[in-house]
Amino acid sequence: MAAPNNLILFHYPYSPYARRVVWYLALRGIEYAQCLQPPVMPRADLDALGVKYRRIPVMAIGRDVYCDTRLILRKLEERFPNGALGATGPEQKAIERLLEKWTIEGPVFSRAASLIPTSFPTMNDPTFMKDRTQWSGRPWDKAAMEKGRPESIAYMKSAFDFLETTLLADGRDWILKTDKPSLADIEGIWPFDWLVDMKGSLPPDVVSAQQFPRVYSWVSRFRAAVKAGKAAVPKPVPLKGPEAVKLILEADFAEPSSGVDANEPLGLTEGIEVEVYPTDSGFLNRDRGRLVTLTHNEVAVTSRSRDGGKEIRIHAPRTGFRVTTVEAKAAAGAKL
Ligand SMILES: N[C@@H](CCC(=O)N[C@@H](CS)C(=O)NCC(=O)O)C(=O)O
Repeated sequence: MAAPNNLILFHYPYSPYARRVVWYLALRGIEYAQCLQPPVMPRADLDALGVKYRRIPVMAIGRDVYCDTRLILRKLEERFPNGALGATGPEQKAIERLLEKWTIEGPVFSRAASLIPTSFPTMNDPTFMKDRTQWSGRPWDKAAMEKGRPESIAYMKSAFDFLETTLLADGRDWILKTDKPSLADIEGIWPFDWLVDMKGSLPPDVVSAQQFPRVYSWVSRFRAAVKAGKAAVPKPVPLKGPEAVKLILEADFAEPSSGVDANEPLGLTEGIEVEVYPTDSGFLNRDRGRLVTLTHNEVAVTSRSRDGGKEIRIHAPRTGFRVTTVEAKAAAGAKL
């Protein structure tokens, strides 16, 4: 089986981050293949490909592998410019990007995640709890979650209120007053969409369609638009792990590497061995390889498939990721 448009999405359907990409593809009518992943480590398919990054989703475009939805959406916009969903004017672009920063780099997602009811089956599954402790770098402690719940409810109430009384206050359908959902809607809506259906997360007397009718109807409209988008294209092509890995390793690179910016603040040079890893979660799983791109937007390193040692490139956004030389790490280790 082939991957439509050379796109293979590695994800699991209940990941709120993965939905950002699934929605984008549905709204654009872009066909793709998917390789479903287990919700906890290990992930043998990504390991076979030579990817150590442990977060979901990951998207391969040909032999380039993109980590983090911020970069994945940006690359899809660039690769499929006809009908792109991104804003055009500077002020509108600012709203779109600030929504991305607010929900991902800011506290919205972590506050929303802390409202997952502790009675949920996953929260009582020792394998899941151990996995997420490794992912977040701190214990997933149910007692601490219960203690923090009132503060997170208050935070989320103020987040709903912000949307209700500013961007959606004039009764518009979509954040940028477009005639259909744009990237700004995707950047803003995903943690809200996630919570409104999560029974037990938000007390209805504090946050519900009654208090925040505009936010709730925005979520319903958005869901209807995604549903219509999904119905208009064939379902994603399902791939088993080995098939996905084979297709990726046989594909061409999707883009040339960009090299290292002149006056790059880290002083790193193209071709040196580095480690790349996120700084907010999943930071113990680090990709190591030759540095091929380092710009203010992006970092990319080479890696090799576990069998056959075929080269792939792993890309990540620049912000929220750290790039360190392997020598620096070895020197630090030697001092201990
Ligand atoms: N900033 C990342 C965050 C991705 C993320 O944290 N994803 C969650 C799933 S919703 C995750 O990886 N959880 C741990 C796991 O599945 O291994 C992005 O935008 O893709």
